Amino acid sequence: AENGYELWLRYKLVSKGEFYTSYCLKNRKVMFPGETESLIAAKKELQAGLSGLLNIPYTEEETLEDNMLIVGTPQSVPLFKEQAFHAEINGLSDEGYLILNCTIKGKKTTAIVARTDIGVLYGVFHYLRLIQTNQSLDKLHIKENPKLKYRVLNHWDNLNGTVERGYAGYSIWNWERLPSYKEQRYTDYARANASIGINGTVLNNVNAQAKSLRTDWLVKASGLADVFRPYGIKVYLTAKFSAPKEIGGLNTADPKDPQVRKWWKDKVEEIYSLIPDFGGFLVKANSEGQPGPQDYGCSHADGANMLAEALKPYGGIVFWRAFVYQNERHVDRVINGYNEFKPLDGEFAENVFVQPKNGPIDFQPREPFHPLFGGMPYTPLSLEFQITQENLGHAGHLVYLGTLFEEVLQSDTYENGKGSTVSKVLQNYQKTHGISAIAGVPNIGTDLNWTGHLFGQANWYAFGRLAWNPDTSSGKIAEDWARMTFSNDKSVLSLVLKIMMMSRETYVNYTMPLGLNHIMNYDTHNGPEPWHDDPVWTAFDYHKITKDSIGVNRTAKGTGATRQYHNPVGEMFDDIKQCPQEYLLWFHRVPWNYKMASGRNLWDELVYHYYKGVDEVRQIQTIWNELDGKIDRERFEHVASLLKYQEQEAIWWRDGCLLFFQEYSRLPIPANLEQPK
Ligand code: GCW
Repeated sequence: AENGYELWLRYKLVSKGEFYTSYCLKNRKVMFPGETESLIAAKKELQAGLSGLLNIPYTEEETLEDNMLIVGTPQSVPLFKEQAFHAEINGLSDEGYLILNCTIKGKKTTAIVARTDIGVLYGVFHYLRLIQTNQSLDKLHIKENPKLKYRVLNHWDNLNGTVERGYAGYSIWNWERLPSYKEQRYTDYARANASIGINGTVLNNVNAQAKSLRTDWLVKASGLADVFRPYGIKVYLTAKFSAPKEIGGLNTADPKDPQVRKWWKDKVEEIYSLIPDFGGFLVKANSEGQPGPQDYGCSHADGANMLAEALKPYGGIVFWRAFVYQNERHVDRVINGYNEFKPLDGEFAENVFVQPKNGPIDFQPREPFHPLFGGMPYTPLSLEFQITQENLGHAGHLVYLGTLFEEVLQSDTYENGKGSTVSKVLQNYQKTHGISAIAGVPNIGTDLNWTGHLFGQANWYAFGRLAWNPDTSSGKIAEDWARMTFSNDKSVLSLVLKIMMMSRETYVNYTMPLGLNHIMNYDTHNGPEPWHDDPVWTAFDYHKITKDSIGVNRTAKGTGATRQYHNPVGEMFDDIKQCPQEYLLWFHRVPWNYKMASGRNLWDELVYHYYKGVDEVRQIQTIWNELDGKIDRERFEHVASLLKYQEQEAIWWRDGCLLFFQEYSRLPIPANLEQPK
């Protein structure tokens, strides 16, 4: 059944199957020696992939012959050592690979080569992707190294099986039956992640429970680590700062206390005895009620460095989140993270990442990039994206996030002059430290299709591809995903891609246009609630509406958020004339009658965007309906019915917001929303 369980690894006969079978893959034999766990995993994948995609039997042969596919490392295939490309192999990183058409001992072959077994697995996935996406297999000379070292999912899975901000069912970790019972789903999860290069997973929620570090739970986690290991995926856990008190029998968690430091060292030693390749800890401290070093008069760096010291002998890493804000009336949430962390630049141990979210508030449909990217040149920074659509319609709305991710990654911080993009900062472009990372909060759950909405799969996929290479274009990623998920048929592709590429702007239009933000429902975070008046929630009002104006003054004369950016970015945001329209109400407080670039006044412009958003959802429905009969019924109906739901929700957002705003603006909905002449 076409229920989406296979994700992008469907391995259905490619539409141009004949093309491949006739020109180079017919009778192709495979040489693939080696018995390690990872090589066996790679071989299984190649076998499933080739036989499914091409509908030909998979045959292995030990002796070299013409037209062969040869797969391995110089250890598993000693033949590779004598080849001209051997030097190139040595130039690969631990996870890199080559895919080449080459002549070996007079035989024409294709080689998938890496220095490590994991590199081979990644190479196999790439080779299969070439076939899945109908690329030419002629003149192959592909060399790939990941641009970021740690590419990690951050599950917000609770130990009771629920998922915080998860909209696709329950946690896929069946803790009760672990470690003995290993569901097939764990292997499929590992395959999917390996296929896009994800090499780490934090199993549990940052709103942590100390008991995840208790021996019984560690044993369970080791069961998952065993499944993931062949796929190059390391297991990480969140560490609750108060664990020494909660589960360690100490009366403090003070990082200055030698007993506390010893407790963490012993705990880490125990973890590595159970999970020898354990990745490390992710920590949310002194944020939204979580305990942390500030409880003891210590800094974030003091806390992170204590854990880093314990992990260091084993090569473990600390991800220390920078998502912190004070629930106080006088502090603008937007400036808080920068203010707390910027002064600590250079104080963190070398195996610590500081991990801000992509923007300075909280995973809104659009935010300017977080000013800490560009603000901590001496600290390894990991960026946290949210793949689960907490503020983007949950699993009910079709929103391709590749474009959001790309917009953030390609934002220029001007930290070190033009071209200092967030992507370059993540890649350690100034070489001020030795590591690089990116994190994504996944949208994965027990739903049959993993992500609830079929198109949610594209967001998981896009995160992985961008983690491997943050400079990949979101359009290219969408195309690969659509080809693998639906078809290589141009008429299908162009429709699917059109929808994907417009979907995020559509969502922004019907929910939070012109830089508005954080006006969603207080409890669910779905649907409009700009009228919410909880004093903490609106501490630094997210829209500050009055009968005269709307928006928050975050300029140098306001809360000063614009001053956290390097010039010319800071100046641009600060000047209402230069500030990009999509961030207008984020940085500025603007009168209703303010003249916009379009010639409309602010009120009419706002109305225009809300109406446009609803119209665009209807356009998406029309485009989707053109796919009727071109793709399978099940997936067609699934998306079609969700689009109907999305249309209703878009209307709810539009009317809810505009009716509320109108009580203040007292202005009419203009009869003609078109561009004024
Ligand atoms: O926005 C908030 C979410 C919380 C989340 C928090 C965080 C894990 O609503 O559910 O908690 O962000 O990122 O820590």
